[in-house]
Amino acid sequence: MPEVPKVVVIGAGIVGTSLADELTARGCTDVTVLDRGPLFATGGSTSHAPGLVFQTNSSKTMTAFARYTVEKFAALHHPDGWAFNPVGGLEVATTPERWADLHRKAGWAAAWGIEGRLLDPADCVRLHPLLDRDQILGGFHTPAVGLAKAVRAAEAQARQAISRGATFRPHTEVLDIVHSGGRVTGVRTQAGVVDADVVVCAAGFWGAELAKRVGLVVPLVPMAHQYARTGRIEPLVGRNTELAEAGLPILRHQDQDLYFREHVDRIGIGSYSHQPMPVDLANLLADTAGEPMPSMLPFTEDDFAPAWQAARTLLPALGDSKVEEAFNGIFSFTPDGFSIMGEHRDLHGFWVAEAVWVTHSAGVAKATAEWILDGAPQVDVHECDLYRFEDVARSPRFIMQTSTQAFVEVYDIIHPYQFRSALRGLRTSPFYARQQELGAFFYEGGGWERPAWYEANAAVAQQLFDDGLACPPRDDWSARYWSPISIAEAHLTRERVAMYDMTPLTRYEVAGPGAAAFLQRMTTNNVDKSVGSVSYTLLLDETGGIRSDITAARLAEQRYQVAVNSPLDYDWLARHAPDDVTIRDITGATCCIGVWGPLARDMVQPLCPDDLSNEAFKYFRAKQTHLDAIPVTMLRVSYVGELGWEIYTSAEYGAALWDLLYAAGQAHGVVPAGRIAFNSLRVEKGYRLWGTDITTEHQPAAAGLEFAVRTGKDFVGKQALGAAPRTLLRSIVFDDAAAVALGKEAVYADGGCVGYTTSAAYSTTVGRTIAYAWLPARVAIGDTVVVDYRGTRHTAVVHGDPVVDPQMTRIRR
Ligand code: FAD
Ligand code: THG
Repeated sequence: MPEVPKVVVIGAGIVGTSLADELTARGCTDVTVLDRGPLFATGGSTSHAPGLVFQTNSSKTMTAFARYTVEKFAALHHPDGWAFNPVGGLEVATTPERWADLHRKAGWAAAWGIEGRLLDPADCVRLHPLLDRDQILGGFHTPAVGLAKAVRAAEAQARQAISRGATFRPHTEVLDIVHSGGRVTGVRTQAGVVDADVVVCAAGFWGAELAKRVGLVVPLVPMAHQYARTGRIEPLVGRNTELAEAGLPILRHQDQDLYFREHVDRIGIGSYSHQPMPVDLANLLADTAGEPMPSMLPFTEDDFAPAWQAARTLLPALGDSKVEEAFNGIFSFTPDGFSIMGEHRDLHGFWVAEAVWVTHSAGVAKATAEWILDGAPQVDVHECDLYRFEDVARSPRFIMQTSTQAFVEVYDIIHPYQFRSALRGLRTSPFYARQQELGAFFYEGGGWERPAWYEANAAVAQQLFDDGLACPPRDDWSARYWSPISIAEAHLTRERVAMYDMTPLTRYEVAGPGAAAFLQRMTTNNVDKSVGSVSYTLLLDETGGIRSDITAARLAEQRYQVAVNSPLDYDWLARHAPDDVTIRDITGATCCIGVWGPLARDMVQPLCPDDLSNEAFKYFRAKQTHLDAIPVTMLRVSYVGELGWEIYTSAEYGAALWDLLYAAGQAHGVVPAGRIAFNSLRVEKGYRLWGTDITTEHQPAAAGLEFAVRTGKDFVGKQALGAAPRTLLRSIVFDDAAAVALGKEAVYADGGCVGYTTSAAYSTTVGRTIAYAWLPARVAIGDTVVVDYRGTRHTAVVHGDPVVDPQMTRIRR
C-alpha cells in the first residue's frame, strides 16, 4: 500500500462521512466518498434516524465508541444549528427486575467512565414532568448523553474532510468492486471505474449485498423499526424553541420496548415492541416506492397499537393526542448486536464498517481509520471483528435467526449465562449422549453444547454439603443458570479426579517446513523446542496488545497442535502464514477429555502402556500413545491447575474413550464436571481467559503474562512493548463468604471507581468468591476494594495471584 493510500468510501451516511473525516484528519487526504443518493440526506438510515444517543452498554468497547461520538458531535459546527444536544438520558424501570437491572447498568457506566445516577421516582418526574410517577420504580440518569442531529453531524464531518481534500460524489452508485491479484483496485460505477488502494464499504444495511459480490459474508439483517410522531402535546407547548427542539432528557421505557424524544411540542416514539420485520432487499425498491426514502417502509398501524397504549400509560399527557406522522424505518441488526468491522482476508484493501448505530458511528470510524492506517485500532475491537463468527454462524439461517432474536431482545434484561434456545445442538462432542444420560445442563458457546454441571452428581453433592462443604446461598439473579452441584464438582476435582469435555477448545494443526519459524515469529514465547514440548505463548498485535494466549504442542519436527481461543486466531495466523505452512482446523475431527485431579494418574496409568510418572511424562509435555486400544495424544496441561492430562483422540474413538475413562475412574470416585467448576478452578489458579480478562487493550506485563515473553527473539508486537503498565490485572478475594459477583462490576477505592471486574467465580477451595479486576498499579496487594454487585457493595482484598497453589505443587506432582 502506498504511503498515502487512495481511499474510496462507499456510503455517505453517518459512518462514511465520519470515516472520511477521521482518515483526512490523519493525513490520509486522498479520500472519495460515493453515494447513490443526494448529499447529505442520502436516503439511508442516517437520513431519518431520530438520533438518540445513549452511551452505556455492557461492552466497554461499545461504550467507548459512544463516548467518543458524543465528544466529537458536541464540538461540530453546522450553519443550521446544533449537531448534538446534550439533554441527558433517562431510563426508567416499571418492574422490579428492571430496577435491579438498572443497578447493574449503573455499574457498567461507572466501570466504563460514564457519569450517571440512579434516581427515585420523584427525581425522575422532576427531570421529565410528563412521566406518570405511579408507573415507575426509579430511573437511571446520564447527563452527558442526548440527541444527535445525524444528517447535520454527517455534513459537518464531511465538510471537515472536504476542507482537507476529500471529495464527495452524490448520485453515484457503486455497481461492483474491481480487483486484481488479491487486491482491490477500485470500484465500478455507471460513470466508470474509480481507482482505489483501499475501499471501505460503509453502505449501511445494503453493505452485506455489496460484500457478497467479493465473496464476503457480512452477517447483518436489515430490519424495520417503527417510529411515530404525535400531534401537539399541551404541556410541551412553549417549552422548546424550533431551534433547540428538545429540552427534556431522552427517555427509555425498556419494559415496553419503547423510547421517546421531543420534537419541539410533539413527542417522537420509537418502538421495538412489534414482531421482527426482516426486509428482503430483492423487493425493497418496490416496497418503498411510495415513500420519501429507500430506507422507509409504509407504517403498519396495527403493529403500533400496543406501543401507543403503553406510551400513553407512561406519559399520560399523550392521551388527547394521536400519531400524526409515522414510518417503518430500516436499519441493520447482527447476531450479537455488535457492529462489523475489518478487512477482507482474501481481498486486500477491502474493508467494511457495517451495522453501526449513529450512537457508535464516530468511535467506529476512528477505530477503522486507525486500523487502516496504523495496522491496529487503539480500542479493542474483537467484539466487532468481521472474523469473529464461527462457520456455523455464517449460514443464512443462523444469521436470520439470531439477528431476529437480537431485535426481540434489544431492550431485554439479558443474564450473562443466558444462551439462545433456538439453533441449539448444532455442535456436539462424541460424548454428548453420555452427557445427556448424566443429566448435563448445557451452556452454548461457538455453536457447541457445553455441560455446565451434571445432575448425576446431585447425590454426591448433597452428601458433601451434609458433611460440611460450604455452599453459600445465592440471590435469584446469580442463582440462574447455576447449580450448587458445580461446587461439588470443583471440590471433587481438587480432592479426587474429574472428567471435563474439552472438545470445544479450538485447535489447529500448523504444519510444514516453515511451521516452527512461523510460530516463533507470531508468538512471544520460545516454541522452537523439542518434539513433545508444549509451550504457553501469546499472539500480540503490532501495538503489543494481546490478541490471544495459546498453547503450541510440537507433535513432530514440522507439525504443531495449536489450541486457541476463537476464530479470530485462525484469521490472524492465516493472514500471516507463509506458503510453506498450512493451518488446518482439526477441532471437529477430534475430541478431548481433560482428566484432572490428584487421582488422575492412578486412574489413567493402568490403561496406558507408557510410563505416566512425573519423571517419565513431565509437566507441559505431549505424548502420542494408547489408552487401552485407543490411539490418543496426551498433553500434560491443566487449565484447572491439577495433576492430569488433556487426552485427545479422533472423533470416531470419542465415545469409546469416554466409556473407558469413566469405567476406569469408578474405583477412584471420578465425576464428570462442567464449565462452572472449570471456570472456578481456573480463576483460583490465576489463569486468564482471553476476551474476558485480557484483550488487545492489554500488553503482557499489565496482564501478568510477562513470563510468557522471550525478548531474546523477534516476534510481532515486540517493538511496542516496554512502557510500565498503569493498570494491572489483579485477583481479588471477597471478605463475605456469601458475596457473589458475575463479572463487569465496578470496583471502588478511595471513594471513587478505579476499575472493574472481569471474570468472577465462587471458589470452593478458599470458600469465597474470587474475581479478576483491572486496577490502577498503585492499588497494592493487601488493599481493600469495594465491588458493586447490582447495587450491593462488597469488600474484597487484593490478592497476589494465583490465589490457589502458587507453588505449583498440585500440578507438578
Ligand atoms: P446509512 O445511513 O444507511 O448510509 C449508507 C449509505 O450508503 C446510504 O447513504 C446509501 O445511499 C449508500 N449506499 C448503499 N449502497 C450503495 C451503493 N451500492 N453505492 C453507493 N452508495 C450506496 N441509531 C442511533 O444511534 N440512535 C437512534 O435513535 C436511532 N434510531 C433509529 C430509528 C430508526 C427509525 C432507524 C431506521 C434507525 C435508527 N438508528 C438509530 C440506527 C441508525 O440510523 C443507523 O444505524 C445508522 O444511521 C447507519 O448509518 P450508516 O452510515 O451505516 O448507513
Ligand atoms: N489448553 C490448551 N490450550 C489452550 C487452553 C487450554 N489454549 C487456549 C487457552 N486454554 C490458553 N490459556 C491457558 C492459560 C494457562 C495455561 C494454559 C492455557 C497454563 N499456564 C501455565 C502457568 O501459567 O502456570 C503455563 C506455565 C508455562 O508456561 O510453563 O497452563 O486450556 N491445550
